[in-house]
Amino acid sequence: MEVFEKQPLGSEVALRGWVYRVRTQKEHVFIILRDATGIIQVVVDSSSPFFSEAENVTIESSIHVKGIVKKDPRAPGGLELRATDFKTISLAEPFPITKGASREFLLDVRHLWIRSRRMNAVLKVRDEVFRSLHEFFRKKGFLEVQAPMFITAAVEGGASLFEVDYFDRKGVYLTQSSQFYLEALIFSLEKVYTVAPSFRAEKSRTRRHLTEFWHAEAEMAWYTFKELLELEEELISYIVDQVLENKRKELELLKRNVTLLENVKPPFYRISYDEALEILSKKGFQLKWGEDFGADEERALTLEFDKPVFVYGYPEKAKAFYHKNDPKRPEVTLSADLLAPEGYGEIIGGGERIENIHELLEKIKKFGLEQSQYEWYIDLRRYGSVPHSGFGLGLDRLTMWICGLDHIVDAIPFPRTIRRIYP
Ligand code: NSS
Repeated sequence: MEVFEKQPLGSEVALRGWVYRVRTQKEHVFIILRDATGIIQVVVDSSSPFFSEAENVTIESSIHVKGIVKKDPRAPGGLELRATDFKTISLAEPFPITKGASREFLLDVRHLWIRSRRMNAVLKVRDEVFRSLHEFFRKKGFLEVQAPMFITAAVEGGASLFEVDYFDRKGVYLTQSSQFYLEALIFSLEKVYTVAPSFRAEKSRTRRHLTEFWHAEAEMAWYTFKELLELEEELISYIVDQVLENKRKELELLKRNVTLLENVKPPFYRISYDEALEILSKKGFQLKWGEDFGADEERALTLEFDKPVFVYGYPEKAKAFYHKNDPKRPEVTLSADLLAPEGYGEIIGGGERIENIHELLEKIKKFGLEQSQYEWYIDLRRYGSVPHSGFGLGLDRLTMWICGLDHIVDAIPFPRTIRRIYP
């Protein structure tokens, strides 16, 4: 109720919104009114001509109300509105969401639950994440580009591809990542980024997997691996800083511990895959060298750190074929995941790409992939190839961590998971 809070005491204001709570005492009806900006108490006296209309109003009814701004220490926010006019715009049917509703039920009625103060706060933080990400890339001289969602070849391995019915064609899928298209675009624009959904037919039912997630991806010509990590930590620090600056109230409502976020400043920690493996083995995880980390491993690992940590130098087999092998140690790649602290785990995957055509062809073969599927991607190494790097950031995961949520479905208004595509 920002408009309301700016009004001088004693002035008359008009508000529009929804009934958040209503209770009648002998002489008064107390309505907590909700709009996009917050809540405010409205008081209707029994002497007013619209008393019975106000008395009959139901939760989530939409109303117009005029009134005088008064101080009242008992009201939320310390102010209230003494109604001078009251109009019901639409009387709501009994609202299905009541205290103690189960998590599953709240997901069934997600189209209504997004009105809750908690979801309202998360969505405002999410907006700030998206807004500041665009701002960051613009300031850095990146161009925003768009890639297709219908594609014909896997970026991140065939197991998590969604095949679609594309007229009478076989082998058409929803994209897992816009990376290859961004790689093509750097030869024209050098530094590009995109924000788009990516799709993964993930069988894993974890707290951090969606089948449709929002992916911010960037690709830069000439960038070395070192420059890539510096860009990533700068981006994440910028976003966290903007949220802290502009969305304090929302973080407070979410009971987020902000001291942990205030710590998010470059440089982030950097540990090698081998070091990570060592830490994990001390914690009782029996991983063989070469295996990728899952949610449990990343959770254990990041509980050790008070700010984000890069794990770099993943073994060749643990990462997709396009990653460049480290010339100094060919069994590992110039790749890095950025893990969010407090147990959250991976929010970014990125690395330096293979720029040499022979190296790429060899890797495609080694990974048992069909060369013909990647012809246009290979072409990029035929015509003026350059060293280049890039990354993909999961915006739902980033929002989840910044808000301190315990499940990714609460970081996006209408989540898509293995079991849920409604509403
Ligand atoms: O698979 S990634 O690690 N990497 C890529 O897709 C690269 N092709 C990106 C690039 O370099 N342009 O995914 C990147 C990030 C990952 O760190 C997560 O934060 C997020 O995308 N991600 C997901 N978020 C939510 N749900 C699912 N299923 C998911 N998969 C990845």
